[in-house]
Amino acid sequence: MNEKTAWEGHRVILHLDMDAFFAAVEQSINPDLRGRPVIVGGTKESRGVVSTCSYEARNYGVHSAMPMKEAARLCPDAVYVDTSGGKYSYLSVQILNVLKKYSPNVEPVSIDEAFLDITGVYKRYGGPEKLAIAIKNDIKSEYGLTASVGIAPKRFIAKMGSSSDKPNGLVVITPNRVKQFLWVKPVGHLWGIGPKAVEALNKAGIMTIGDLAKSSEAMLKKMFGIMGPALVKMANGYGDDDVRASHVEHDAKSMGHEHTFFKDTDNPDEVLGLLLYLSDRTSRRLRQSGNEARTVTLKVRKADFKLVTRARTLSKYFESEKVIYRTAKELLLKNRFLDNPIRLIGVNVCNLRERRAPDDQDLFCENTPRRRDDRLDKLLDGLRDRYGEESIFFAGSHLT
Ligand code: TTP
Ligand code: MG
Repeated sequence: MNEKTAWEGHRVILHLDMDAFFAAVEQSINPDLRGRPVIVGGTKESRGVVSTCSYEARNYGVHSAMPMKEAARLCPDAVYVDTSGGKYSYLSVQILNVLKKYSPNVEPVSIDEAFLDITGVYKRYGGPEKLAIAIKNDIKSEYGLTASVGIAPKRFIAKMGSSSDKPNGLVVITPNRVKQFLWVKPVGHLWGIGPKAVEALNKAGIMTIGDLAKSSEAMLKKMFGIMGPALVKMANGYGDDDVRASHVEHDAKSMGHEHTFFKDTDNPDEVLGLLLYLSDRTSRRLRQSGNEARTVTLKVRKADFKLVTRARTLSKYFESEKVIYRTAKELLLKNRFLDNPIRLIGVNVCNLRERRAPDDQDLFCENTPRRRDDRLDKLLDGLRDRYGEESIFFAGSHLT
């Protein structure tokens, strides 16, 4: 079967996962760290665990979630660095922006991974593989980072593909190769099967995903309840192929920013800090576009993926981050969104018009709040134009 017909009647799902993400970011910022074992998570003596480590450190047996003390024993000469959330989240957003250039259907799933539905766009690039190479090259040349990619007709198979040839991998599993790809793998490689399930399956003589595919659904139901038959179906290549894109409006009618939390959270500090950051970015875009807005929309994706939006239209036009933040915060609290963990929040402004001069009476008073805000905004915009978007933040604002 040739490339042209290989995907007919199927969705083409791409999963991208950055390699040794936090450690790779440290290595890209500091050339002295390149080629060396780098362990992220704290000092050698700290009581915490390893967040991640470079592939050089993995050669010594170090891995994520290992106690720092053990890592220090295995690899005493590694470079130890503390985690620094802002940097990683910033790059995470940049990488998502690269992905959005290739497909409008991008679903971030964690700080360093995302799904893309490339069904409608891959032909433009000469095929899914060429599209993936273009993405990988963009990320490498822009940020000095490598990513691993899996492409398959189903989400879970694409994810298995991206992790099956790390680092810097590219694994394309066409629909006619799905069984070949899955069936030779140990049953524990299937999404959702943990060590205890592996033990039970192995006891029943089911060692590979292929064994599971040929097992009776009734028997699996006895072992695992309703999950059992679902596992057999997965082993046969059935699964979800729906990418839940999180859209940000880029047209002139609205603008905004959103971000997915590293871990679902209901921590007010974390959520409000991010909200301030997003308000600030939105305000900056609004000012760059020469517009002012009257409506603020808060978007919240809950842990169960349910998307809720709430909007408020104000009596006066605004462009300052303070108004955006204050309104979004009120919507967040009024609707009790912090009662449950949140997966993603976004801030959007609409009802735009070209920015006008301040009210007449303001012109005569240098120190009205609006004039003061204007001067501060100009100063901040100037700094950002010169030194980049992330050069300055409001205290308390952050990405997680
Ligand atoms: P992962 O994608 O799981 O790991 P990774 O990118 O470091 O390495 P790999 O090449 O195997 O994908 O996680 C992404 C980042 O999330 C990781 O760089 C650090 C952070 N993280 C933690 O802080 N603690 C953890 O236990 C894990 C698994 C990840
Ligand atoms: Mg990763």
